Amino acid sequence: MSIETLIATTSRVFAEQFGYTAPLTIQAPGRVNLIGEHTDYNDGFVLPCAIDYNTVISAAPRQGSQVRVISADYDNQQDSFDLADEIQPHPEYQWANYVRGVVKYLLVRGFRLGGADLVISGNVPQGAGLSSSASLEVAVGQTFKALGKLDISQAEIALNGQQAENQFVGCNCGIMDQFISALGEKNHALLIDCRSLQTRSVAMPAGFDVVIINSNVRRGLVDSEYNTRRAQCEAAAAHFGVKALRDLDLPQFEARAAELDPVVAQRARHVITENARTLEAADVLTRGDMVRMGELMAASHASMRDDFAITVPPIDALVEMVKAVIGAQGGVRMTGGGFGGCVVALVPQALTDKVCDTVKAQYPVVSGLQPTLYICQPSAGAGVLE
Ligand code: GAF
Repeated sequence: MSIETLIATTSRVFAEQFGYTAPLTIQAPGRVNLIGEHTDYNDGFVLPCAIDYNTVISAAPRQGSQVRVISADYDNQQDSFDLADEIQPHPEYQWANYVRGVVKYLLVRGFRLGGADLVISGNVPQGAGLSSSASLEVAVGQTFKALGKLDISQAEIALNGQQAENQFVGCNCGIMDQFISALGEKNHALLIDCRSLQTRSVAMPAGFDVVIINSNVRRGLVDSEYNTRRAQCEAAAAHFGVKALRDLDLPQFEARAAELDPVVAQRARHVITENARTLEAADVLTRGDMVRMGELMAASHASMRDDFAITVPPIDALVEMVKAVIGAQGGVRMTGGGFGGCVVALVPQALTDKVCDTVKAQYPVVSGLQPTLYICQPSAGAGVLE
């Protein structure tokens, strides 16, 4: 489904359900992370790009303080709440909590909001580790910015979305997903320093496709495993007396790693080595050295598998399958939070068809599952559509 189809859907449903035409359409993209996994909440570095899969909102201001929201993707379920009331979680619709949470924290931050009518639809695959929730949070923030002409930066829209996810929805995620959805750049990845929130644009190399393969493994226990990893990283940082694992390099860590619980030490080693790989990857990608980029992606995957223990056998198998086709010319690794989800590959365009055919033929045999393949364009971040 293209963004044009999403726009057509949200405008049509808006007209049908609310009885008038929406004056505004807003989009926010999902993302794929090229390297830098589980580093964001350790104040570290990430290198994601926004992708051409989006959440789209048709929107209009309305008199008073009522917000009415329809999800076109959930049979036009409708939520409504009042800005003057204490905003509480919706008793039934999880999708509505991303809207309510974002609105609540915009109000907490002191922004003056007016009533609104919204219709939402998206094509970011859900539960695949491509940040469908972050794109919804950022799309809602962007919508209220546009409706109320709010003086809010893209970075603050991202931080507000993260706050909604942490405190309203209840997932203790870092800042990467919301940040890249708000600030992505066409044909570029973004090196994000998750402590200072400074960014550096990194041009994507010509002649390569960004291929995402969804393993379609059902992701169980993701939130609890995520929060466990986070706690282990924080325990390691506390043991070393540093604010975050970002503050340690490998020699400093190795000198005292034996003092840690062995599992905690493995988790910390992943983060410390991943930060170094991510910084190098930004330089390597800038130079167009795709052989080294492939090595870094392979090392990242091995570290997620062996030290951070967040991959699963079908994902490891996908990585090996792709590697067997592309060899040293490009890279492949699991992307996102883990325990299923997707693999990302940077594939020379001449080999893209072969990668897709190989995965379609071999993956069902080893996993009993069907893969879904997406060939993505690194895309711009959230904004109002003309
Ligand atoms: C999820 C989280 F939301 C991100 O903040 C990040 O930690 C990622 O997992 C792992 O790199 O997408």
